[in-house]
Amino acid sequence: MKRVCVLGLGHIGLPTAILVAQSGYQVVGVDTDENIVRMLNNGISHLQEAGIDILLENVRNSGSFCAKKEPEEADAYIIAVPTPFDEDSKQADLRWVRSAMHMISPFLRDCALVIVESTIPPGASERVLVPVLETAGLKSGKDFNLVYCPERAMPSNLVSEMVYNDRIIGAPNKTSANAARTLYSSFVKGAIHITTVRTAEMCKVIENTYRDVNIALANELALIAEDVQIDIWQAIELANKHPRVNILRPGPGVGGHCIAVDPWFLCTGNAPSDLVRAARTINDRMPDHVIAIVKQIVNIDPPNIAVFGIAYKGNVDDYRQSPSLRIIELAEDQGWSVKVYDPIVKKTRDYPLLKLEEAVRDSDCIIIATDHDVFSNINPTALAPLMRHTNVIDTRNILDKEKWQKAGFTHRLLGRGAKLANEIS
Ligand code: SAJ
Repeated sequence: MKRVCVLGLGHIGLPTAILVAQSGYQVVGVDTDENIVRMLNNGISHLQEAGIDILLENVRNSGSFCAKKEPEEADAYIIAVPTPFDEDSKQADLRWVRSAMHMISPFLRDCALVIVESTIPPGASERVLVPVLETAGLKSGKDFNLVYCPERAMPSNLVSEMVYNDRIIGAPNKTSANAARTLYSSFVKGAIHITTVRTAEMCKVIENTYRDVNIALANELALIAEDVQIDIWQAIELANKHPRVNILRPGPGVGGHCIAVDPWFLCTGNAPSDLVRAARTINDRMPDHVIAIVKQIVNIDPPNIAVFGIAYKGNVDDYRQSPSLRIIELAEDQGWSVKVYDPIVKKTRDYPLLKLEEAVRDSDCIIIATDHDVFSNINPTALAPLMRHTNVIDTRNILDKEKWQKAGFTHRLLGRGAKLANEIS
C-alpha cells in the first residue's frame, strides 16, 4: 500500500494526512474548500495546533503531501469529514460522510480500504455507508472494505495525541483489520485494538458520553454546593483523593463539536437513555445559571456585561457550540449590553471581539467563561477604574480571588456558596 487519500482537511483530517505522509505514504488531502486547498499548497495551515506548521513544511518539501479538491485513485481512503448535528431533531446529519462515499466510489476496486474516522451513530457504517457504496454498484468485501477507526485526539494537543493515544480499529474481516493496522502503526505509538465495526462506533460515542455525564455530575454538584453553602471545587478536589473517584470540573456548560453532540447519537434507538439525556440537559442549562448569578450580584437593570472567552474551552480558538454563545444570547434576549473579549479567537462571525480595555469599559460585571491561561494573569487593578461596577464571576475557577477582591471586585465563583466565609476560623 502506497497511496492514501484523506477526505476532509479539518481538525482531524489535516494532522492525520500529514502524519501519514510523513510515515512514507504518498498522500492526497482532499477538501471542498478551495481556500484551504490553496493555503495548504502554499505551506500555510489554517489550524493553530502545536507541531502542524513544521510537519506541513516537511511533507511539502519531501513531496509526499498535496491538497486537492477531488479525490483520486488510492489504496486507502480516510474519511474525516464533519458530522453536522440537527439541533431540533438531535440526529446526526450524515450528508458529508455520504457525499465522501460518493466521491470515492469511482475509484474503489480490489478490496480498497475505506476508513471512516468521522463520529457516527453506532450501526451507521453498516446501515447507511456500506449501502451508499453498494448502490453505486460496488461489493463490500470484494471492491472495498469499510473500516471504522474513530479519532480520539484532543483539540489543542492533536498531533501528540494522534501519535501517542491508543487507537481502535473496527473491521469487517481480518484482511482489512490487518491493512488498517499496518497503515495506522506507521505513525501511532499507542496500542492498536481490533474489534468489530459496530463496537468501534459505540466506543467513540461512549467515550464522549462518559465525559459528558461526569461533567454533568460536577455541574449538578456545583448547584447543590451553592445551595448548601460550600465550595464544590474544594469538595471535588478532596473527594478525588479517593483512589476510585475522579469527578471532572464544573463550568458554564459543555461546548465543542464532540461532547456536546455525540451523546445524542445514543438516544435515537429503542433503548432507554434517561441518564444520557439528563446529562445533556444539565450541561445545556448551565448558561442559564450563569445569568442567574449575574442577576444575584449586579444591582442594575439592564446591566452591561463583559464576557471573557468565546472559545468552548481554554487555549483553543474553536467556539463551536461554546457555552459563551448561549450566555451572550440569553443576556441579549433580556436587553443587556454584552461585550466580548477573547485574545485566542481571531475572529467570529457573530460578535465583534474587543480589546480588553474596550470590553470592560462601563461594564457592571465580568464573566470568565473560558479557561484561557491568559485570563489568570489579568491585572484587576488596571481594570477596576474602567468599570461602572466591579463584579466578576469566575465560572472556571481560574482567578486568584484575593487579588481581585483586593482590587475592589465582588468576586463570585460558580459552585461556591455566596455566604461562605473565606477560611475556617
Ligand atoms: N469541560 C468541563 N469540565 C471538565 C472538562 C471539560 O466543563 O472537567 C468542558 C470544556 O470546557 C468544553 C467541553 O467540556 O466546553 C469539552 O471539552 P473536552 O476538553 O472535555 O473535550 P473536547 O470536546 O475538546 O474533545 C473530546 C475528547 N474526548 C474525550 O476526552 C473523551 C477528545 O479526546 C475527542 O477526540 C474529541 O472530544 C472528539 O473529537 O470527539
